[in-house]
Amino acid sequence: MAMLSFERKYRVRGGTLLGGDLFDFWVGPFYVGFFGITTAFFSFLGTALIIYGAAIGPTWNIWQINIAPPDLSYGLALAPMKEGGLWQIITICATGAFVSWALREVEICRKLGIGYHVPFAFSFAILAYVSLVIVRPVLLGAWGHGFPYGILSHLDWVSNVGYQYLHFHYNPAHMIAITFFFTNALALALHGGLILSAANPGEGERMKTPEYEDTFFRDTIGYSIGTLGIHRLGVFLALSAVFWSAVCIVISGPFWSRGWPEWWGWWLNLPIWS
Ligand code: UQ2
Repeated sequence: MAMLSFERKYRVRGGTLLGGDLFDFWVGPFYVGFFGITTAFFSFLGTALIIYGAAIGPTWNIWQINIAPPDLSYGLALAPMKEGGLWQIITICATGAFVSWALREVEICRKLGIGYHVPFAFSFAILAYVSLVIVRPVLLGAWGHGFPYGILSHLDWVSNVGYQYLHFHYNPAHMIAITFFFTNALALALHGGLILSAANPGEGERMKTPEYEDTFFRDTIGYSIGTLGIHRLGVFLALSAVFWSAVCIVISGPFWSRGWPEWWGWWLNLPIWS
């Protein structure tokens, strides 16, 4: 399908942040823009470097391919290509591609005259990645603290870093993040279930209105958050989960270097117990 009937109306010129009219065009259904070009550039270069890294590595086993950051001894310096330099350039490409994608979303929002909620939310995902491979390594003084690019190797990294703090689940920010993830799943299950229940009233019945949805929750728990409210809550819960995830790893090392169970000493040491 070349163009949906309504797309002619919404595919307007302008709203670009950079490049003016130069890249202001579509390829098939995709908007290009200056940041579409940079997204493609960083994505292809980064992917090519990952494939090159795999090629000079010991295995093509998809699970075992690993592109590791430099040794800690390199600190925050540039490392030789085969000693982690590849990881450093891939990290630049990934960050460049993610930020380009977010800015392309911004340009599309501007064209459509809608809010920036989607790129704003996506920026939290970028923040989480940047926290792991840039912010925390810089605070700790070595790129070697970044996580390795590989399916099993990044799992090993998470496990090892977790055990470094004895029991990561005692990290209070980690607790908050998990609570938001679970609450997010609860909210989406309630919302998805409620919408489908109203949209599928049964053979020959009319689809039900939001008043039915409100009434279901008024009847069951005495409160309905409303049709706009549930989406505000959803974005809040999802972004909070990502935000506290970033906090929990950034504070591990830079601001707390002992075991996380020990952090709770402040509670045991409260004067009211003595
Ligand atoms: C709601 C509502 C929706 C919904 C949902 C609710 C009509 C279609 C799911 C119910 C949600 C509530 C009461 C909030 C629950 C709180 C947490 C923290 C999970 O009222 O309005 O719109 O989809």
